Amino acid sequence: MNLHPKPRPFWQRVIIIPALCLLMGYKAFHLPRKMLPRALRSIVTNWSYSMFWMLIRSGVTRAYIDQPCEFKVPDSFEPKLAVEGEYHLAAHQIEEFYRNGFIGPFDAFSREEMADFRHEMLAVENTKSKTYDFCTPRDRHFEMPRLWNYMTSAAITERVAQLLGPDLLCWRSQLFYKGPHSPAIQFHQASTFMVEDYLDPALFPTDLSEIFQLTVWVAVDDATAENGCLQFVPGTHDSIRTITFGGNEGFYGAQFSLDFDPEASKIVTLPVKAGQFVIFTERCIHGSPPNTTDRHRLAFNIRVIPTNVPVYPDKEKYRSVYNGGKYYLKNWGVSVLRGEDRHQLSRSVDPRELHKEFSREVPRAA
Ligand SMILES: O=C(O)CCC(=O)C(=O)O
Ligand SMILES: [Fe+2]
Repeated sequence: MNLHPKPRPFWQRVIIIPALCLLMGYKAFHLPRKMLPRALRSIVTNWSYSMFWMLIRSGVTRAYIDQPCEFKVPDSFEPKLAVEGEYHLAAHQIEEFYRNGFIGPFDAFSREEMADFRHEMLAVENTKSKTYDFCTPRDRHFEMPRLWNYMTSAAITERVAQLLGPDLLCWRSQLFYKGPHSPAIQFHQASTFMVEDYLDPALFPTDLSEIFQLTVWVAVDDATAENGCLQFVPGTHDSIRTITFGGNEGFYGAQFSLDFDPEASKIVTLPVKAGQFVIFTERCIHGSPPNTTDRHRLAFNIRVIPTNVPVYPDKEKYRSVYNGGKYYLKNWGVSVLRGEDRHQLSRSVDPRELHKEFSREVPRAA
């Protein structure tokens, strides 16, 4: 089912509204879900009443961008793990993270390493992913040993562990190319990543109001205001906003604008040097302005969760309305970045095993 967030013609909206009312009633009366087609079953199960109601009362012009939730400030800003030495985060830094929704930049890699890695990234820019069998910048750590080594470096994992706890999983990574003169990545936010297909969340935390997912964003090139470094709206991880369909901006393939007032908000533009990284919750509104230079702005990110959060349980594939295509999950899994996976709640993959397997593959004749 195509739930692309886009303006719908009047006649479609006239059909969609009563259908939504029916589904909301179906949920309210706990009617049996088994007989529903898969997409409708997902909607009845995963959409909250406020998600239905927002669409209905706006005449299908506005929707929650993800499962709505409020954020609970924790009682203590003590690190979840004692780390001594250069990677230690002081309580005031952790408090700053909880107040703003992001923290950094921190040093991780040398400029020389990143200048060299740049070539490796550019070499795979338009190539097919071995994991998904189509061209996508997602989850290349399954086939790029060097990327996986960077992702598991202590400079990153020891800091994230102080915010999320000792046992950490990566459930996704992404390479960002941001080519010369390419457009902005508009302001967005995500909680359980239901925003991907509006049917099923990717993540199933027990408490939606906790910080259960973090993004680590690593600059491979110097990211500056000119080439489109990250921008954040501090404190906006407090709640999930709505989107209005349409508008001039685009988030990858989808057209919508996030309902917040950029004029009234204090937007922080955060330059990050090559080899440095920023940690943020995807719930904090963020984006990046256009690249106005003649060079790529390269970066990669890591999506991190603690081991008690299930990812894509019982799912064979998902569709991303943003990054296009169907992602079959048979080669995908969560991977241990640090510590141990004692919960074993999701399919899991050791990228080092895949690296061996992929390097053994016999190249097909042209
Ligand atoms: O690289 C960018 O410009 C955007 C990154 C982003 O949105 C993310 O890592 O979640
Ligand atoms: Fe993002």
